[in-house]
Amino acid sequence: MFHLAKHARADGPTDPTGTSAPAGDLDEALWRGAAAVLDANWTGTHTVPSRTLYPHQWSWDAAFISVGLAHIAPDRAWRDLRSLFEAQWPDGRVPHIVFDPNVTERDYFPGPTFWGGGGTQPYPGAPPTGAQRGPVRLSSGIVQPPVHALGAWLTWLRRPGETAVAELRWLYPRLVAQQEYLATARDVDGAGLSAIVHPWESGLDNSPAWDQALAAVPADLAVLHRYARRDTQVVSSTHRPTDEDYARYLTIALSYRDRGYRDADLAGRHPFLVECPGFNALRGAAERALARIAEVVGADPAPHRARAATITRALVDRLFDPESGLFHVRDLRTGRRSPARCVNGLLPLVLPDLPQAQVSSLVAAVSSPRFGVSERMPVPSYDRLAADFDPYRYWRGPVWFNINWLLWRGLRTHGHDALADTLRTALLGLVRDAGYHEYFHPDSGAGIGSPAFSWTAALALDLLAKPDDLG
Ligand code: 2M8
Repeated sequence: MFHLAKHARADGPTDPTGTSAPAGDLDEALWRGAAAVLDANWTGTHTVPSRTLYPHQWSWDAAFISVGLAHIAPDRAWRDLRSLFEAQWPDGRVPHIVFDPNVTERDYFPGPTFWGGGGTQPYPGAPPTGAQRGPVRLSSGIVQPPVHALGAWLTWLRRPGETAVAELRWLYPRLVAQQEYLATARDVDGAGLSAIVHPWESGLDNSPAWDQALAAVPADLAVLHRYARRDTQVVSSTHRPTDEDYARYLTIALSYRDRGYRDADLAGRHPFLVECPGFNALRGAAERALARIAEVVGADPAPHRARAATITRALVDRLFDPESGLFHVRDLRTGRRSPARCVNGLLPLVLPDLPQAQVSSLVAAVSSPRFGVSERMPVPSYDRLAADFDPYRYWRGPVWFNINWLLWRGLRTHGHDALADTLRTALLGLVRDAGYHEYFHPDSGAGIGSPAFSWTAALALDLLAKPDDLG
């Protein structure tokens, strides 16, 4: 998880296809500001999440970024997605980071040396470098939530046409392979949900959702002598995971890496195996997007719809807690659901076939004192009433734009338009006052983490455009 890069490249072109705000929109300045962030973070082949903190390409960031680029530079949206999927592994997994060979190892930890175990091949068993076509792009070996089919579908929807169809044709089999990997290798319990093997795979890296499962992983501080943290050199340690948790993160990553990133027999040996409601809800949303994409590229949408329905059922059966009214993560090593009320427990709202009982329950939670939305403030990442709610620490309280954008879509999907509008007002108010930050203080709204953060800018564009067709 970390960062340093100070480098910046000046080769980010501004696409002429449309950096002006939709006609009649009062937020021309906000629109132009968001477009400028995406221009500045464009490297020529992909968009980095942040020039200062995240100098490579991240998986689910690329998907959210495509949603915004679709409005202003669809060619870059397609290029971004291609860049990521060009690094897809033969087993279908899409790595959570694709490393830029022009960025030095010093600029981010854990970088390619850590994930590659010192090797120079993009994945275990890859053919020797010389046999590769094009430059070798090393990657991490874990994944992130599969938001890419949705990103591709929305990009097509905003700018349909021949180019978009050709891009969808290229992407479709790759997106299917990504889903297939998650549905097979990662369905550890055989119950229809994918397990994540590291908290970082959830995208909600330091969420209290993982605390119970992490407590069983030894916090071997010696690992921090072998691998020095960089995050706390550049960001206040009060915003970052504790040393104990960081040691656990590295231990889990090393355990997976040192067994060649194999998924066979995970249950018997891997120290962290959890079903996450956010990750699986997004997998379900991906199947729905794939059904729509299949119709465009001439494939059969039916299997995607069937799989989406299976995922929704499994989510309700396995992860919904009627007492809390939320979805909770399940630790597959113990079979227990975590009691923590975290924002990933609200994300099944994105599923159009979520039963009414769960929809009502989640909508009540979105409006409750625990997560309560107001015109001033979106949903925080964790239960405000929890004793360990922390307004600064990464994913343990602050407001994140991508999660709230998903909730905004979920509320609209289920016809809660007034609440969705309140959430939109709050989100746009945050960036108007604080800029396009990585995350925000859940009381004051102050920007925290990286400024000029790509997914915040990209998703603000989508909120500003407020498309009628959700896709
Ligand atoms: C954060 O995660 C990275 C590790 O992947 C880090 O902390 O260094 C998370 O917020 C994650 O969700 C996000 O994709 C990434 C890049 O924005 O940063």
